[in-house]
Amino acid sequence: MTMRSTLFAAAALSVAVPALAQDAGQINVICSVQAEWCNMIQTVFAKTTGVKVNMSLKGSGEALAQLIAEKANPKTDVWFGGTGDPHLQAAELGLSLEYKSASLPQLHAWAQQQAQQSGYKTVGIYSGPLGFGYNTELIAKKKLPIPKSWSDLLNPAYKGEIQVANPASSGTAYTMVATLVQLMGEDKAFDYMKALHKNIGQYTRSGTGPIKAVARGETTVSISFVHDGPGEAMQGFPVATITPAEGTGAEIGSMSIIKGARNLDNAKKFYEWALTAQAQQFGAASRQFQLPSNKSTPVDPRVPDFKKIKFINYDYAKYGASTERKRLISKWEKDVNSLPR
Ligand code: S7P
Repeated sequence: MTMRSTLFAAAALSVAVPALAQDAGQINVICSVQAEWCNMIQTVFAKTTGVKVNMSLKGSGEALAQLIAEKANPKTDVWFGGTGDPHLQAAELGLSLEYKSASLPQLHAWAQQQAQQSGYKTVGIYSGPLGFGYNTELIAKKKLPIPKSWSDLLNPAYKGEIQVANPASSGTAYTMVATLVQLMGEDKAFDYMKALHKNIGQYTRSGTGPIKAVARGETTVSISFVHDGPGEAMQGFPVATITPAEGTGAEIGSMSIIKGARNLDNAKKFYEWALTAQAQQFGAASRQFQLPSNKSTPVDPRVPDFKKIKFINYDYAKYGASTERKRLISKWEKDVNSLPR
């Protein structure tokens, strides 16, 4: 799909807001999904409401760092997307504003639970499972097995072949750390990550970097959200995804209004719009295949089938808590990332 046809499709979907209002002010949004989705909502929301959207693209970990840095003088109105744990941390740190949308009952239980757990300072807008991506051509050429489980990733044959992001900068990678701790227990999970470290070719800054590297043949395997695989395959790259046999975690991609937002009325307008089934179709329209939180949003067939995946019972409250998140990340830096490879 070209950018022009994508925007045409997007405009056709935008029925939930009044048409072409003029000069209705502006809004500053940090957007933590991939660029095409951010661009689409920026264009459609501005066209249909007249509100200018100043959009800045940042991964979840970086977005949280920016919000902490600007706490005394917030420049952001809404944080759209990104893994849920740092949104919960932002809520706990008093960076986001309590806001209870009347649309909450239209959302899946997991999205409503995210709102309740944060004291209504954030809300779930999508969900997606953590798993592995692999380059189908490279894996065959190098005669490597397809990894089917967390334990498979420790096979010495994968030395230097795996990429994952650094949990200090990436919400995706933190989801991996928290998932492994819940799946194996903390001591075993850290032993596992120390062993995995030997097979890691590179820790990237952003969580989507590894699947893009897989797609482009720069690495063979990635630890990634599996909903980011089909978009790469649709661009013609030889990418497939799989979820680990032992079980895995899922993110609750979230959205928060920032405390002290300078454009609060527009922030609420954007927030309400982003929870509608119409606006949530822009994810799949921009080749991003998370499960949307509004129960009425049509689900694209490329969205991972949650019923076929073995999930752990991820404790979002515990692993989104500031002290736990900081503790696990610094333990990973000290015990894992400092080791030679
Ligand atoms: O498809 C985009 C996605 O995978 O990226 C988001 C997030 O920004 C990843 O951030 P990190 O760089 O901090 O890992 C996910 O929420 C989303 O599903």
